[in-house]
Amino acid sequence: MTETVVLKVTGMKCGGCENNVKQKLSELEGITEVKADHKADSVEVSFDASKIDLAAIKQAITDAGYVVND
Ligand SMILES: [Cu+2]
Repeated sequence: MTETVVLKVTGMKCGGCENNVKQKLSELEGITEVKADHKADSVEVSFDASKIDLAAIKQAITDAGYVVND
């Protein structure tokens, strides 16, 4: 089942950061779509909940050097 979450992510300063987040998340199994907006501090992720959980998504964003606020 596909779920979509919108996370508040700070630390993205430009389009390069958006691409970095998108790239890192896209490498993970189960991620189907990523939209990142540094101006809105927002990352929208669609994922297959049977393959990956939210904690792993948040961890990947953290590992990429950004901060997930929740
Ligand atoms: Cu940047």
